[in-house]
This record gives sequence, C-alpha cells and structure tokens, in this order.
Amino acid sequence: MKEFVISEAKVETAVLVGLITPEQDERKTSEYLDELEFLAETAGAKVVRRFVQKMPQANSVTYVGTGKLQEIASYIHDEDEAGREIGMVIFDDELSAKQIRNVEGELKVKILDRTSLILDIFAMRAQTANAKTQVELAQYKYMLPRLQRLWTHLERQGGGSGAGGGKGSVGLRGPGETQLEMDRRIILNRMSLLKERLAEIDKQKSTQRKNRGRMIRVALVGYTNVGKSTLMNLLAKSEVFAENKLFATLDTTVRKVIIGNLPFLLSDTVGFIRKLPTDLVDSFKSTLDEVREADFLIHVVDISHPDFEEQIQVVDKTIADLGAAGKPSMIVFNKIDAYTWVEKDADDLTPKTRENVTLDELRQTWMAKLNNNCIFISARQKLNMEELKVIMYDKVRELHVQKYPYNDFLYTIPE
Ligand SMILES: Nc1nc2c(ncn2[C@@H]2O[C@H](COP(=O)(O)OP(=O)(O)OP(=O)(O)O)[C@@H](O)[C@H]2O)c(=O)[nH]1
Ligand SMILES: [Mg+2]
Repeated sequence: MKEFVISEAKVETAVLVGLITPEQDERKTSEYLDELEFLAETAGAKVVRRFVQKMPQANSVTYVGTGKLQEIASYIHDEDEAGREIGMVIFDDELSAKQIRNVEGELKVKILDRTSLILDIFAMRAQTANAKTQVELAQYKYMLPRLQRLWTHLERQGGGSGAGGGKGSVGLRGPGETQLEMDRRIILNRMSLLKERLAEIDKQKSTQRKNRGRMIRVALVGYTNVGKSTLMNLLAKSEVFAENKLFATLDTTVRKVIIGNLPFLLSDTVGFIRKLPTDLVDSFKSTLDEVREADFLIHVVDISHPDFEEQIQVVDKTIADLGAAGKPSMIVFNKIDAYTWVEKDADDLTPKTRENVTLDELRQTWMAKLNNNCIFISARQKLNMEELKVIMYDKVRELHVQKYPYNDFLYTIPE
C-alpha cells in the first residue's frame, strides 16, 4: 500500500518594504507597515523582517535606492542559505511595471505591493458572483499596465550579434510584441465581458432596491476592522461574518431593522483602507451603491486604534469620492472597552500626547462639537446600545417623515 506523507502546510514568509518621506514621517511609516503586516497576515503570510529607507521620494526605477535593494537581496540570499526561504517581498506603495520588473530581477522572489495584496485578500473573500466579478475586473485593471513581454530572451538573442543585428533581427523582432498584444487583447476581451456582467447585476440590484418599499436606508460605513459587522449583527440580530481580520466583509448585506414602531433598512458594507487606488474603489461600484443611495450614514470608528483620526479622514475622503458627501450622518465611536491611555506622572512636565488622553478628555475635544451626532459604544460588550438605538430612532424618524409624509405605520404605536 502506498504511504502518504502529510507535510505541514508551509506558511509563506514575507518581507515588508516602506519609505520614510517628507510627507510620511517615521511614526506614520511604522503605522503603515503595521497595517501592511496585518494585511499580509490576513492573506496568510508571516512577516519576518521590515526594511525602511528615508528618501525624498520613491525611486522611479527600483522604489528604494540601489544600496537598499542590495541589502534586501543579500538578506534574502542569506536566509535562503540558512534554509529559511523568503516567499515574497511586499512594498507599501503601488509599484509601476518598471519598478516591479527591476525589483524582481534583483530580488528573484515574488513581488507584491499594497494594492495587489489587497486584491489578493478580496479574491480570497469574494463569495457572491457580484463580488467575484468585481474583484476579477479590478485584478485585470491592475495587471494590464503591468503586462510584460514574456519573450524578451528571444529579442535579446536576435538583437545581439550576427546578421540582421541591431534592434532585433527579422522574424524575431515580432514575437515579443505579438505575444504581448495577444495577452492584452485576451485581457481586454475578458474585461469587457466582466463589465457587461456587472452591468447586468447592477440592473438586477437596482430593481431589487426599488422593490424594497418605502423605508429609510441606513448604511454602516467605516474603516476596515472597526466593528461594522458586529454592530450590524447586534442591531439586526443577524449573523454576518465578523472577525479580527481585514476585509472580513466584501459583500453588502441588507437587513430590515425595527426600532420601536419604525422599520428601516440597514446595510453593512466593505471597509475602507488607506492608499486604496480610486480605480479599485470604482470596481466596487455596485457594492458601494448601497452607500451612495443611503439616506443616512452611520460612520463607525474604532476609538481604540491609535490612528483613528486618520482613519476618519480616509473614510470621509472615500465617501466624498463616491459622491456621497454631505449626506446626513452620525459617528459611532466603537470599542470603548479597548480604549487605553497612559497616565502621566505628576512631575512629568512634558506636554500631554495623544497617548495620555483619557476617554473623557477626548470627548471634550472636537468630538464635543458633534453634539447628538455621535455616541460612544462597545458593540462587543453591548455598552450604550440602548442610547444608540434612541439616537438612531430620532434620526431615522425625522428622515422618514420628510421622505414619506403619508406613510401612516409610523403613527400606530405598538402595544
Ligand atoms: N474590543 C472590542 N472589539 C470589538 C468591538 N466590536 C467589534 N470588535 C472586534 O473587532 C473585530 C472586527 O469586527 P468586524 O465586525 O468584523 O469589523 P468590520 O468593520 O465589519 O470589518 P471588515 O468587514 O473587515 O471591514 C472583531 O474581532 C470584533 O470582535 C468592541 O466593541 N470592542
Ligand atoms: Mg465586516
């Protein structure tokens, strides 16, 4: 009988590379790399080392400088010698075709950037036909400008020596180009097919939305991993997949929620993230239509995250890009149970930093100006949920009366 050896699935290891630039100081870069590491883990890779370089801007040929690239190459080589294979190098910014080609030539391992890593996670997460189609289209969009000639070796041979030298000899000048053209055409055809399919899905979805009746539509929006799905599950008593990974949700879920005598629709959507190319956001158009067409936005914020203020800005900007700025909205500061701060010694006279601020002090800052447009909760520990429902009731009711003045179910008070 044949024996099967079950080898342990090997976790791919990754090295991260980021830059410190005039726009992105050391602290920011380290936060970005923390997030990139979280993304890598979500995709199933283990990060073993980070390389950071200070530069006025990214090198257009190799992203980092040549010296740094060599340092990374020799690290990969040494690890390989020691039997610890490095599976991939992940760059924190989107790389151009030229950068990928040069970096790959030097490092000789799989090269990813933030965008392709996010796309990889999206591909892993996509469940419905809609999400799958959107992800595939986004992947081709990313790939197209980065297509490379597969047959460059032939060209080099042709162009090198002997008769007909110069820029590729007769008969050999073509194949590279033709192959590239063919690949490009195949991809373009596939892309237009996917676009047609999405248009079809869009049509079905908008019909579905129209058939939902006269109810106010509320959308949960926010940075990835802030607790949108957890909150959705609590409010709608549903079971949307929530976990401590980035982009747990890709597909929009819509549920009917009733608070008091007021029914409305609540949707949970894909989370936003920094450095997400607008192109990618575009590809998720039909998922994000839910946000665009919502009457009210609940912006969920993870207040325990050291960088929550920048996350708020990213979300606001993405909402504006979607053309949904200026909608009535409120902020829900979630995860108050996980909020931490460091008490300063009484004799420590250095100014307080963000780390030294208590939650109460924080509430007195710009948040105080939000009045009734914000609330502090913990979805996990179900803190302040009743208060949240009261605010939601008031907001939704106001919108409802404006939009459907003749709907009378509002006025029948349940027993
Ligand atoms: N400590 C704490 N953790 C929470 C709270 N609410 C949610 N979480 C956790 O945060 C993680 C992310 O929650 P999700 O509900 O999946 O977040 P999401 O915003 O839907 O994330 P994506 O769909 O990935 O964008 C999970 O591990 C939750 O258990 C909270 O109030 N306190
Ligand atoms: Mg979610």
